[in-house]
Amino acid sequence: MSMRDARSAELFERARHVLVGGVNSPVRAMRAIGRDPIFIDRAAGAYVWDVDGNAYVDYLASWGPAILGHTPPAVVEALTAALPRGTSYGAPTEREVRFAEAVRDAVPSLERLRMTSSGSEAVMGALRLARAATGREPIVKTIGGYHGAIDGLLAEAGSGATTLGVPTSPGVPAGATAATRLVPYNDLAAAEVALAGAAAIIIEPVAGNMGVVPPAAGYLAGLRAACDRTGALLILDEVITGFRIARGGAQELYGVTGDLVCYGKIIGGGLPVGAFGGRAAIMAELAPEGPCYQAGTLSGNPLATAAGLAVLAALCTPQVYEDLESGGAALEAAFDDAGVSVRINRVGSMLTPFFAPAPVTDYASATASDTARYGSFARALLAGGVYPPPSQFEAWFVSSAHSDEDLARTTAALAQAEQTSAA
Ligand code: HOZ
Repeated sequence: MSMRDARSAELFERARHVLVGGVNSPVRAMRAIGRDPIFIDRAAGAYVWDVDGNAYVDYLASWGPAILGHTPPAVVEALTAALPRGTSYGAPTEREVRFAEAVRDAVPSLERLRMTSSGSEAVMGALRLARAATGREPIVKTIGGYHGAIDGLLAEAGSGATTLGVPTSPGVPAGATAATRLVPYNDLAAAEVALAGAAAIIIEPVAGNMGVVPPAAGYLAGLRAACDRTGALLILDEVITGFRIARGGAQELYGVTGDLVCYGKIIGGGLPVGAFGGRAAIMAELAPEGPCYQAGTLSGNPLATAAGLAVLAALCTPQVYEDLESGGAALEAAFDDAGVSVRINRVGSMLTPFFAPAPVTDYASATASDTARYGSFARALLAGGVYPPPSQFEAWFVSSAHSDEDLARTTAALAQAEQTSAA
């Protein structure tokens, strides 16, 4: 740590005595890029500021939620109005009904919804429901797919698990993954075989947790057809892609319909939220309509629904998605303009630069990337005032708050990082 990080270093020292590894989520420790964590003080628009007063153009975006940038005025106003009326009731509210209507209006396949407090919880609920609705146990997941820190799906999982080199975590009972079938991402033939007798396949329609990996042409449609043939459900994990790559998420962008779809991140406007939903007939298996139990004290929380509604309202105009697409394209172009030699996978405003020897289409090709090179590049970027995800296997996010000036600043930092970090 340098003088530039003196206060962060002090806080990290304190944190290590009271928080495991000094953090509350492993990748934040920044070990994967060979440095200690940066403690954040505040955020606004496209920027975060650390406790030492350094400003960064932010491409972490809180791992996805900050689609309008940080602290957008509409969210601040909504929270300020909601706060004095109570932070949690544990009882139904009008606002959660309006929230569910707003989500359903954007995503017609969601005939019924259940809210949760995180994307992980949404996935847990969707898996249980899929098993209850089909009477089958096996779940197919992709190698490198990440769906939260859930026992049954922490098998060959991407994101923090891959970043830390433990894609199948100790502590997960063998029984928890006994009914989990693994297939390579973008391998339709393997999925077709694995789906026989399965309750469901759960998939990130654009993989975002082995770095960004788009679906091959026909892959999602092929999965849909295979599910229809086998009676398995198609569970789309749109925790990252929902409301990001289109208002209707991957379902809208790729014209595929999931039986169940999971959300988190963006729909909570930066507060802890998740939701899953789908066809009314399937959702009717869930308690209290049906026997499949799922619950949560903070589900439908009044602050989270206030923030979420404000964000969903701002995402109603096609212009936002045009801006997000052009922002993503501009960030991609910035790498080229800066002369950084990387392979970029991009879908709209989410992208990953891979230091990989060949095109990245699945977990094997993603993990062939030179992570040490990513680490030195990311460290140099941070020193230059740009905040990338501190792992090769996460997505960079552009928000609607990133201006041309922010992108020009990013190009300069990328060029500088390329010079100082290249071997
Ligand atoms: N690894 C998770 C994102 N894909 C979240 C990490 C965090 O919030 O630290």
